[in-house]
Amino acid sequence: MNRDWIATAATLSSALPYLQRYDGAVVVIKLGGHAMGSDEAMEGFARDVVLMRQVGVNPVIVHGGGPMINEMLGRLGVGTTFANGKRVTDGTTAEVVEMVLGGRVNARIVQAIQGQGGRAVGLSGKDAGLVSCRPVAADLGYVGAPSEVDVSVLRTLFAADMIPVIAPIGGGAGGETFNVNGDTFAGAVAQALGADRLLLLTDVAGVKDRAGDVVTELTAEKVRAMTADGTILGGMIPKTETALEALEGGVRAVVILDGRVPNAVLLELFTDHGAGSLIRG
Ligand code: X2W
Repeated sequence: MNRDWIATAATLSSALPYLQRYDGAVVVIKLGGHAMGSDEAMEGFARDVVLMRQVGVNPVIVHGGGPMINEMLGRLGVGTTFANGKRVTDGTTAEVVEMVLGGRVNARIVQAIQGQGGRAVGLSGKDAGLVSCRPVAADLGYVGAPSEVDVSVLRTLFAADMIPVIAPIGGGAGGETFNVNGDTFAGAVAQALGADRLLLLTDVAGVKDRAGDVVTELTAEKVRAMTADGTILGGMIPKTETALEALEGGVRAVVILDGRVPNAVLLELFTDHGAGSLIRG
């Protein structure tokens, strides 16, 4: 018999305990703009998500798209600046953010999932009152912090066997549009769902120690210590902060992993190997 077939059957068999563990689980996946690669990579990601749904997991995709927003602002000749990792968002910028995230980026992911035989529904935090926001700080303009999350629309989609794909945009009390950091948004949705896992897909392998090696398992306490002594720094800080908040808010575990690795999500959920850095409370 062909060796590949034997290996495939063995792989499927070894996945059984994981398939049983995650049956009915809610897994929120943040797909960052930097983790969105070629059409081929997007196809692979979509295939993994559809497989998850097929085996009884309820996946929720929250996407970013920072690089795509930069590109469109550049084309339109609109300058942009960041303060503490958040894009300073005036009225024009908010319009462009909504156009890019709620439009092209969201549609590309929905289309990729449909292409693999899944049923995806694209929405933003403004749909069905999913994520309401208040301004983060006056000098950041329309940058929002989630203040209220109503996940009833997501439960409706789960029950209908559909996969929600959400752009990180929220509505304000006065009908404004708020630009929300994708990690923050995914953390808020995961908390409101009481998710089993929050996967933050990015373009680094995970949380690294002083020697530059990825730490595969961490506690919240260890993350705090590594932040205090400067081991965790730069762009990793907003991710670990999101992780700590999500754990405090009832999410069972958060994983920071490299979304560019083929089958990253399946590796994490359905194998002994795991992927990236798993953080527990
Ligand atoms: C982000 C939203 C997109 C995002 C922005 O405007 O770039 C804020 O900074 P990535 O690809 O995950 O970085 N919002 C407030 O988070 O995209």
